[in-house]
Amino acid sequence: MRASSAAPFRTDSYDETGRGTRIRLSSILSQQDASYITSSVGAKVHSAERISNTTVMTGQEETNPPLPMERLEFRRLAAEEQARKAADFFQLMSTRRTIRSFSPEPVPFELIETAVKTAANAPSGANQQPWRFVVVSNREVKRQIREAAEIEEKEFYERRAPREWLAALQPLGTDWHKPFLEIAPYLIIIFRLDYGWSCNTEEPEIKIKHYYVMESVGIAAGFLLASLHMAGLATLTHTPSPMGFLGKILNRPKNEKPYLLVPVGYPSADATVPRITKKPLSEVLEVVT
Ligand code: IYR
Repeated sequence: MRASSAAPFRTDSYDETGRGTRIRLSSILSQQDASYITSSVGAKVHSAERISNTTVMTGQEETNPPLPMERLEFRRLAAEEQARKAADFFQLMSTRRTIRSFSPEPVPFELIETAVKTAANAPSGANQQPWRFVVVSNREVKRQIREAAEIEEKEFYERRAPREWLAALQPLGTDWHKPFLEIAPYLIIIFRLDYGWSCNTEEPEIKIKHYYVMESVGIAAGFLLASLHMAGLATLTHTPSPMGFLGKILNRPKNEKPYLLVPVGYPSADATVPRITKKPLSEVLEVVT
């Protein structure tokens, strides 16, 4: 089922069988996001909003029953194994580099899917999982994203960016040209959801405010990057500024705001990276005993 007949590409929700799933109301509500209207319903106070002909109740005053508790599955590692695994992970992650020059060589979709699954396992405020990952391989959509990003970036580099910001970027040698947005086989666009909708099938749907969204999505992004690196893929953490065009091109509903754009692929044969160093541990670690 298509999320919008206006979309020139498929925007199905995704399930693990790869089939599209039912469209959530949030997709249909799309660009209209009326502000909360307060109303009283019985003893409980709800907020309600009317969008098209659907009344949406907000659930801020709802009480939620406690979850059933289950035994933690925890395997205690031997001390040597702890140290070895931590060191191995450090070794692996210390070789991750942001690259800006990709090969068009295709990447197995399974690796992308596993990375998103890993990211979606990140902890989040009240387990609200306030994220959406949109994976783009469609050439035309990538072209549109590049075009829109370059318009914003040209403006940024030529007018909007304060002098100090440009000075901070100068050593990296970045500019407004973003060919990687078309060349990388996949673009993963992470959206943050400042609010969502209850999954109840009974109407009306309940608007749910999310907590610690920035922190939660940042952690998920870290999981995603770690998984992709572990899978032998290269990534770029790209934040064209502003990023509003991503929601429009990808036809995302109003509650999804672009957070990070991650091109994924193999580095081009001639890829170079700036020789950077990380701060020594003594500068980033304080120990209070
Ligand atoms: N978004 C611009 C500028 C930029 C900003 C930061 I902070 C970087 O670490 C790198 C680039 C761009 O992508 O070129």
